[in-house]
Amino acid sequence: MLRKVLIANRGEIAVRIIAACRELDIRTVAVHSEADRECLHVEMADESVCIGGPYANTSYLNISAVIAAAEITGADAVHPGYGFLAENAHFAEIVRDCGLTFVGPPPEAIRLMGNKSAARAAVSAAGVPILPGSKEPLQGRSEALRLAGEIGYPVILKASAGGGGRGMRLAFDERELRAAFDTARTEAERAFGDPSVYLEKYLERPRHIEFQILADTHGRVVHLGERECSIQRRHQKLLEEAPSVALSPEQRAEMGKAAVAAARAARYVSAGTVEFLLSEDGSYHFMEMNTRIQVEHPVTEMVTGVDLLKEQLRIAAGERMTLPPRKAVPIRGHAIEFRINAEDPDSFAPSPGVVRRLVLPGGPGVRVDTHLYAGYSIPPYYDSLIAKLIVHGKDREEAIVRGRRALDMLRVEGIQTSARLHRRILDDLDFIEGRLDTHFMARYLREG
Ligand code: MV4
Repeated sequence: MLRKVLIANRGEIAVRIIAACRELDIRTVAVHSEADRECLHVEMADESVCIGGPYANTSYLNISAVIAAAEITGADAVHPGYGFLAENAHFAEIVRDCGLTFVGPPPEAIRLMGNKSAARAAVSAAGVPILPGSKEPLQGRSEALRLAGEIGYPVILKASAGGGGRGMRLAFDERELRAAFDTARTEAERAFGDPSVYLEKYLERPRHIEFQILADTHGRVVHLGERECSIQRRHQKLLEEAPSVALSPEQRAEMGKAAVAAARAARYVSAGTVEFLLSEDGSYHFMEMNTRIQVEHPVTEMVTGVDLLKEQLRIAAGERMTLPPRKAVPIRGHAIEFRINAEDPDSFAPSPGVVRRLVLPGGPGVRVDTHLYAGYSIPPYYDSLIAKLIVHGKDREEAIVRGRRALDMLRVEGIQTSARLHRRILDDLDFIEGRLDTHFMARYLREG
């Protein structure tokens, strides 16, 4: 097993990784910026190292500083969490070349899935359905126009090096596509240093459904069901649930098989997520694969009883995953995660500051993943996620009722949070009826 893991991250996910390491008797090293001396992950880890200044590019994104901290403390592995260096193939390669274990997929899998156009081609070759569109990055505008003419409008241009909603351009007709093509390439070059774009048929109101997978070094790949992530605002997820009300057991099995095939196509190892767009007619298409542990992993843990972080650590150590062999992972009940952000509920602007008072809900079916404590000063330099409130019930109705009472019991004073917005969503008729798609929040905020 691993002896000592350095956590190249901060906040709630660093605390979550420390919890998993503790249960596996693995020592932990926290790294932190000058702004994070008082952050809970520093206190909870066995050791800590300050690796740079408040801005992430001088600390959490500084590869040399992270590697130096691992060498100084004698760590034998590095867990990147999510964000920061988690999907940086170059970093994973350096970790490996320094003789350390990267708690995540091989750099080759990160690189393949990081190129969204190459990922599309690779999973398609493995028989996974993809949307009609380009099989390679577009050579020029005339190719884009010809392809769009064949598959029909609307179409969407996406940056090959993009992902997660960054670098996308929509076109509803030929004139729009002419304009969008040049803009998309310029933006892609500026944002990612790579102007390549590819084209897909655009779906107007799909659901965002993603499958959790686990793959070990012994060749076993399994899926752990899906998460419904359609409730987002500007490509930031607000609330996620498992399972999705839109899937029958048969469709879950079929899409799960496709997710496993996608992972196998990338020779994937570790925990990962395969994203699909699900249309109203029940058809599904691969969108992208995330090669990290995700923010919303707890909903899958709640409905499967599997500790994904512990499995990820075991897999990184070369052990077999502990799930019973040759059996689909059963899904029990329903779970919903509310992302609690330190932000203004009207403008969504970050709301950093001191947490004057904190009361966390508990009781049956309630879990809180957080690094908050009363008196903590939330620094302005990082993501505004401060807590994840996760509820579990025997069915969706019970999970919703539990979500309402847990949100009502939550007290975070001194700063503004997104808790109220969640409480309102739980009273929304479309939400209660499970009528969800990727435009739910836009509609909800417009209609009040
Ligand atoms: C799409 C799409 C519809 N059709 N692609 C957004 C995040 C990134 N992973 C890709 N995304 C989408 N790609 C096709 N061909 C819809 C989304 C999408 C979305 C779009 C607009 C507003 C919110 C959205 C939320 C999830 C996905």
